[in-house]
Amino acid sequence: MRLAGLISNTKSTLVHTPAWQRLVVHHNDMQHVHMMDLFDKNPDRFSEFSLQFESMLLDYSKNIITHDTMDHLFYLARKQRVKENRDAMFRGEKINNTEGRAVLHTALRNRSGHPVMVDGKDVMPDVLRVLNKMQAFTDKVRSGEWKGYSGKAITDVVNIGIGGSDLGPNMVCRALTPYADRLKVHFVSNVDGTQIENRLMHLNPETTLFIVASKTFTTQETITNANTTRKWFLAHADTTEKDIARHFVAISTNSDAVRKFGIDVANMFEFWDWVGGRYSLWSAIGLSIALYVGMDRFIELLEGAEAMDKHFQNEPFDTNIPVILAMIGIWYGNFFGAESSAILPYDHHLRLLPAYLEQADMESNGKSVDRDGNHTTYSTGKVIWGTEGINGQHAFYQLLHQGTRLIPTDFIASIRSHSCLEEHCNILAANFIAQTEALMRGRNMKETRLQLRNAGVELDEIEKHLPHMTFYGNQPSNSIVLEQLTPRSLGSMLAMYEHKIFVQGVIWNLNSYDQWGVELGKKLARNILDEIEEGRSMYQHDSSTEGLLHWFLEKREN
Ligand code: G6Q
Repeated sequence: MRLAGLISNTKSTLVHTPAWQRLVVHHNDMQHVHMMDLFDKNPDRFSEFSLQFESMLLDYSKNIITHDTMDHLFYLARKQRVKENRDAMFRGEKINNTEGRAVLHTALRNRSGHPVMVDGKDVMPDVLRVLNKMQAFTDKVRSGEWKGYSGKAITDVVNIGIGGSDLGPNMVCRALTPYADRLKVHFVSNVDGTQIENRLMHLNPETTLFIVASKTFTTQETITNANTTRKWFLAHADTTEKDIARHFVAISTNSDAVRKFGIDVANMFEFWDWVGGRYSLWSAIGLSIALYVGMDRFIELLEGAEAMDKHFQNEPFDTNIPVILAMIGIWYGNFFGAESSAILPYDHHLRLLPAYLEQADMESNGKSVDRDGNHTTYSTGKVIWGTEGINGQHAFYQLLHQGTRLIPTDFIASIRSHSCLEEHCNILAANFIAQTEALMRGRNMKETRLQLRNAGVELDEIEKHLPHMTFYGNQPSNSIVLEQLTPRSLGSMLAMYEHKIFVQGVIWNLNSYDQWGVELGKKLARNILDEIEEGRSMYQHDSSTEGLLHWFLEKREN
């Protein structure tokens, strides 16, 4: 069946398809297999289950898989028409069926500029026009040619945005800090006034540029922060309304709202409804990145992503990194019952990657209704979480090593660190590699007993300690190793995750590009805000919500 641009193959009957059932049977054979036995049987396992993409290595050999597993998974991918759906996305078909939109973040990094049509119009001239505008603007600001109201050059940039208009550029800026040369870039997202107050306190209005980043330009948090900032700016004795033009720019799809806010549309960087918020860092939403590291680096980021786009489009499934990662994720989520998956970057510059991927993955595939409006009868998006290594080792890895749940992990590391402290780099690398080994290998009773005996522990003590010091292991991991974290390798890795999420959405027959689930809370918050402002309850609530509201109002009065 063909549905608004995406080829649907299921009506929530996915679990009854022969492809799915093959995996059910195969899982019966695999569920008690220990990875250590797979390695013992096959000395070539690392080379057979690893791939190189440019300078990036993916080692997926530490998974509970065999070649048969992968064949069954690829069969499912073929049956769910991953290829056909992928091509529909790249062609600009309206695969976001609930909003009637194309999904074309890939067009933003289409560096060859080949036409990409939406509603009979090639979108590429607009994409290139905005990139040129970004180039001209960033050059001016970075060179000091763009002056603030008092004639001084800009030293600080503040991106005011939330969700997709914050997480992506913030994460990339942190990741590319070693490439930053001139400007300081800050991010304000939360409506909690503490964040904006603390930020403004340290800024000089004469030398600060504010980017109001909002696709819709109606997001309450962003507009509230932007209004507060505007007031702060105008409260300085020597500023006037006309100075706003030198200190506020907007990134949006909504020029009317930008104009209403008081920002000259000449200072607006445009993007389009076919760019989803969480996929928008490649668009003008990346302006803060371009200001921070320069437009050339921003283009390298796009080029890295484009290289992964081509890999995803052209490689057969068995050498296609996003497809492999997606299908391994399906294997654990749908057949082993894994509830979550951890992202563990062993690179301080990637410390915001887990938060970014939480949104990218969970907002895309956290759905229980499929594209056709049927309730799914299978699990969909996993809980994505994590933190930077090594810190996590001293915090939650205990549960990975000895807890009761299967938690597949992605370890991400870079070989050549941007730090020149060699001793630190070596310790970090050793821990990354050792953790993947320990999670898989575990330690059986025999080894534990021997170790305790060698340490001189008394026999009866040994038996007491044995169960606590034994690890079953068999916790799967992927290792994604970059030669170095560069704009290009980062771009490729992020596009890899985007396509992984896409493939999983296709397998589950989801629309990965809407997010209706976040609407309800926003609507209810508007009602409750009315009540808080009025100081009384005005709408029907349950007793808990009513109780909380009254408690808040009473305590506030006190
Ligand atoms: C992303 C989501 C969401 C969005 C924010 C900000 O895919 O839609 O995170 O990016 O709510 O929206 P605006 O950019 O419209 O302010």
